[in-house]
Amino acid sequence: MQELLIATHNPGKLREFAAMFDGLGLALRTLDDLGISEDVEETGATFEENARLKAEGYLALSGMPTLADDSGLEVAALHGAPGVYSARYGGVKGVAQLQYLLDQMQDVPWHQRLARFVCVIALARPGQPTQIVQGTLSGVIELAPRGSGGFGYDPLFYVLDYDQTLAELPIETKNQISHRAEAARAARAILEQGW
Ligand code: ITT
Repeated sequence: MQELLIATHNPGKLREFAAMFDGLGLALRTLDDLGISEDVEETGATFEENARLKAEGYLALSGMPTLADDSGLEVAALHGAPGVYSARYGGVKGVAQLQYLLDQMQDVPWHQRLARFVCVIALARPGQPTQIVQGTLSGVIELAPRGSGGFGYDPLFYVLDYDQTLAELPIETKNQISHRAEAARAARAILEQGW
């Protein structure tokens, strides 16, 4: 069975990729499975640069075909922030990060709270050019968090078509409509072609 390293430390992402690559006949490996404790630094200025850095960096460390993604939230009223800094926005994590985002948007009215999630996936394997695909999901930043599903900014991300936040939607629904789902479908098509 072909192995694919999913190079993330984020268990939420790993769960989503495992669901989306179900039935492909791939043995998914994690950094923990391979005992890789080194971190590939995300020093790029764009999601694409970071996804490429991670996929190629962990390929070099593992010797195994590697998928890495870089993703994040872009808020129009904040000129695209937190963007590539989404994981460390405000220097805080978890619930405190949601509050930090709300504080930054305190005076922004509902109709100007447009945002999007972006996900760029890089697939790297020995001797081949790295493949890059991406996906996006549009929404609105809520006035207060709602829901307990998903991870990260999901409780603040309101999806108009469903009249719910991403954290209120069943994970199956999130996995159909998310930025990561759109990018993963494109990655899946590459994997199915025998990449
Ligand atoms: P790895 O680098 O180990 O994959 P990470 O969590 O640091 O894990 P990123 O660098 O891609 O991942 O940062 C993405 C951040 O953007 C993530 O920590 C969340 O805060 C946010 N984010 C990305 N996708 C999201 C989603 O589907 N729902 C909610 N927040 C998301």
